Amino acid sequence: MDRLSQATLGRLPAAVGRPAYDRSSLRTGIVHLGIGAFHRAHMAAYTDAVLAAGDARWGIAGASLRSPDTRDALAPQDGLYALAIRDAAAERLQVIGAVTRLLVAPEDPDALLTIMSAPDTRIVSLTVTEKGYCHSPATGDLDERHPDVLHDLAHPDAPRSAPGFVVEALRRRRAAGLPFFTALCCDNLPHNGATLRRVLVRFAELRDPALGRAVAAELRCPFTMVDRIVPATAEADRDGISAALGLSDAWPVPTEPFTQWVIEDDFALGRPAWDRAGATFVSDVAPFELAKLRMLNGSHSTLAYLGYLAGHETVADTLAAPGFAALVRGLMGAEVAPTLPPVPGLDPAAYGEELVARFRNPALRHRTWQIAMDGTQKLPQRLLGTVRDRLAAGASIDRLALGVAAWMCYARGRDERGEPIDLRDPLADELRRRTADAADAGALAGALFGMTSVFGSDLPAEPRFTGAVVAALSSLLRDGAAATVARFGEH
Ligand code: CS2
Repeated sequence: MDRLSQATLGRLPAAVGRPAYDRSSLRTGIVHLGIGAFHRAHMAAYTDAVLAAGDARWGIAGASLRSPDTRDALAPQDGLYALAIRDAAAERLQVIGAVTRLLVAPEDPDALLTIMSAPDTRIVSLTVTEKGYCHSPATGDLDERHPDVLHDLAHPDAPRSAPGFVVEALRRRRAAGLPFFTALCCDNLPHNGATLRRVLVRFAELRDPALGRAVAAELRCPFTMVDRIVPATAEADRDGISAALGLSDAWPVPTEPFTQWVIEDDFALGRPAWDRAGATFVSDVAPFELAKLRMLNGSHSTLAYLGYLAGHETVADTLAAPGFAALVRGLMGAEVAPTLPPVPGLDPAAYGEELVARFRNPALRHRTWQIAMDGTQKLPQRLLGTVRDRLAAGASIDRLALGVAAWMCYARGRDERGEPIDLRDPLADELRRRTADAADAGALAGALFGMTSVFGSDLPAEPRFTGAVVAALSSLLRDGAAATVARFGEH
């Protein structure tokens, strides 16, 4: 089978969407750090629609900060790849043309810095996952002892971390008399624009106080709320989608029909009219972001840990098992929704039902293991902020505590049958160390509450929280996840 590429584009079946614009005339207005599946199904798809509407300023140079695999798959395809937009009823294929250059940062850090410092580059966007910001999730501060931060301060011309690249590019622009680009965070961090900004300002200060002052004064980091469920591509997806295209695509991206992007309209050097493709520009993203992180991602993580422990491979499988849908409805309706400020146009009950329907999408096969990754970086904004608000209101936290307890069980690195779990977390070594000798629920919880970068120092000192977590954990250790959830479902 021939490869998908610019030359073969015309051979796609008529039903497959494709870039209806001259890709050779695109300029590179956006440099994206972290060109993984999420970016390709989300921001790149919105940008593709802007390019199709005739604004050629916003081609995307996509960089991987670690592995060459995306470049290796997409460069022979001229950056083209297919989105497979699926649900139970149908699959729609669309080839995206917005990515025009692919870079692998570790191979040539200077090439990436050069393009980030080019006059045409107006936006540097990021999807580097929570851990990519080298910060403490509990406080949002740059982790100044992070190995990549130490490396990048010592070798500023050859950085490894996202903050290291962005700050060096800003320094070069300033030295060349060019204005700063806008730094656009598209990760699920709390107050994501402010968090990015805080990390960058501190990193810049550590490099040079004057640069720190300039970044603090001039850099724009709009807040965004990003939403689209994008499971990792499986081998079967590659084969099935290539067959449907009639051309081989080495890295297509399966996703759901739903997509949402709410963006603070605060760009230094202009921005694409992403609203033409359905994005919403607002002056205050915070309430949207809070609702999404707590409702969607909080439920996702809870389902992922409990579902994995109960032996379910995907989120849809998990929701089909007894008690899980009731648990997640109760979590959102009774414990999360009351903590949310009003969001224009959003009814929490309807939003919760819509999320349950999205989680049930049988065509996605979103693995619980995938969502379970990096729990230490996700728990604070997904569950623990909600816990704090509930405790302040004197309200119950039983389901939230069950989610935290499930993470603790998972973090031991053994499933309920004693089989090892492939635990992926930047703090995996610490998790193993802390959980190794914990003989019972109290000891296990106590060992993990000691992680202040996750729990802060307030929650471990709050008996209503620790008591609820230990109670849930005892049930999980004694009866297992399936029985514990079935019992919760009866409430
Ligand atoms: C998921 C998210 O992997 C995870 O942690 O919760 O990637 C989730 O699918 C997206 O945030 C949905 O917008």
